[in-house]
This record gives sequence, C-alpha cells and structure tokens, in this order.
Amino acid sequence: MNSQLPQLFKENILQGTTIVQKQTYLKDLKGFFYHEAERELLLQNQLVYEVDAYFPVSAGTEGGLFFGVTRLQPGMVGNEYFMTRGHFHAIANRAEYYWTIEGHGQLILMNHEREICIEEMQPGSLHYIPGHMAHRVANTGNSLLSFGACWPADAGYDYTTIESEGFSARLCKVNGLPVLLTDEQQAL
Ligand code: PAN
Ligand code: ZN
Repeated sequence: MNSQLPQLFKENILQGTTIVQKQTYLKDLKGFFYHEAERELLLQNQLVYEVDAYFPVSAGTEGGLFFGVTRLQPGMVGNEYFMTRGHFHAIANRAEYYWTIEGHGQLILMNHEREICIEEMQPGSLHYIPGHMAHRVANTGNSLLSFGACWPADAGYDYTTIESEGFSARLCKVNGLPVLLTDEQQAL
C-alpha cells in the first residue's frame, strides 16, 4: 500500500500538492442578487469567494470525505451581503460540517419545503448541516470570512434548484443589521 503525503492545514491555509482551487467572481453570480442591476454596475472581476479543496478520493466515492476552506470577501450588492451560491447536495440526504475560522457571517439553511433559518457564524462556531438542507453563507462583517467544510465524497452538488428558484429569503442589511427578507418584503 502506498502511503500518501499528508496535506497541511496550517495558519488557516490548506496547503499541499493536490489542493484544488476555485474562484467565484461577481460576473459568475448573475441573477443571484435581488438588485441585479447593481451587480452589473460593480467591477465584474471582483473576487467574491474562493474555495481550496482536498479530494483524496474521486467524486462519487461512497464512504469518502472531502475537505475544503472557503474564503468569502466582505461586500454588498445593494442591501444584500456577499454570499456563496448555495446548493442542495445531489444526493440530497448527505450532511456536512462547516466551522468558522475567521470573520463573521450567517449560515442560511433551507429545506425542500422552503422553510429557512440562519445560524450565526463567528470564529470557532461549528455548524452541522443536515441532509436535505440547501446551504449558503453570507459575510455580514467588514473583513474576510473564512470557514472550513467537510462533506461526503458522493454528496455532489445540485446548484440548479437554487439557480432557478433561489432561497425563500435573502440576508439583507436593515438599519445596519442582517435580516432575512423575502422578495415580497423587499418590494414593499
Ligand atoms: C462547500 C461549498 C463552498 C462554496 O465547500 O461548496 O463553501 O459554496 P457553493 O458551492 O455554494 O458555491 C460545500 O458546501 N460543499 O459541499
Ligand atoms: Zn455542501
């Protein structure tokens, strides 16, 4: 059996020869924010978040685990905080852990009935995301929000449900505080 070189998770950075990086820019988030016209006015090459991930087994391997670190920039589109796309897992019952490394934000969770709730993210907070829950993170602070994640290698991603239907509410800044607002409430 070949032994693997260990990856490093050091000074809050995931390092190693097999780390895969993915960046998401404002231009990749067309239609995600309520104020789409305001997103278009912003610098399209502005980085919103990046993920460093370690995939020790192939995607789809039953029983395997993936590990990732997401760095979400502070920023706003209109009254809405910078956020991740958000997704259900393709195998919907697959759960996941998130934990906050630095910064402040909210984890937004929504079930298939479109019931929604939020959990406050602050350094050290640990979040168990049950299966069948869409999950998205918004950075509500003025600094980088960095969080770790661990999820099953066969979970996969269902991005299309959120792309087409969105979450049932958005995290918006109201009188300086994060508040969940439905699109109907925004329109008032
Ligand atoms: C995370 C997310 C990561 C980026 O690793 O993939 O935070 O968010 P989006 O995938 O929604 O763009 C995870 O939940 N993996 O399953
Ligand atoms: Zn996930």
